[in-house]
Amino acid sequence: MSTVIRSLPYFTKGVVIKGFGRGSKELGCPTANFPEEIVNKLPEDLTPGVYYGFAQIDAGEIYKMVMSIGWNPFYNNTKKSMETHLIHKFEKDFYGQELRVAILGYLRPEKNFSSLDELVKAIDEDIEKAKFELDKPELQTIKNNSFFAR
Ligand code: ADP
Ligand code: RBF
Ligand code: MG
Repeated sequence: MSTVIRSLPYFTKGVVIKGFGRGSKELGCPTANFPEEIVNKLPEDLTPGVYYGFAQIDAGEIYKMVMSIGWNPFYNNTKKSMETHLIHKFEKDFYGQELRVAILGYLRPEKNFSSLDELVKAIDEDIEKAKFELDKPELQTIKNNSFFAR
């Protein structure tokens, strides 16, 4: 069974803000956080969970990404967040820069885990699945969409 989300593909952009400062980076998985206004305008049916798609910083290259939407049950957040991990090794941080994302598919619901290790393992699996999905020929034309900056 796969979940059908009518609002996909969903395109949005915003400035990268400081997140919870929990050191996602130290876990090998930095996540660029969107401001509240962007999170608040998400369509209802983009339920909390893990998504994949393409992302771009300013007018840079378009990379594969995974995104976590929700309250991070593992951390018991009280504020809903939208965190994007771009599947690329960057030399520098890009706080304050514009992040464009095309959210294309849904991977799984948000989960709680009994250890940080399990969370990290789940994220690694998400990244592998996302890479596989995002190589599919039918998704490549999205990168030419006028939504992305040139
Ligand atoms: P924060 O709690 O402030 O979000 P993180 O540890 O999640 O801190 O790090 C996120 C920051 O790391 C991003 O805002 C961005 O500037 C930088 N960064 C570097 N590489 C990446 C990447 N591959 N994906 C997402 N963010 C990255
Ligand atoms: N947090 C959760 O509490 N449960 C999850 O299932 C979960 N899945 C995630 C999947 C991906 C691909 C990413 C990038 C993050 C996920 N997170 C999840 C959010 C995670 O808790 C957050 O990025 C932390 O700040 C990591 O330290
Ligand atoms: Mg973050």
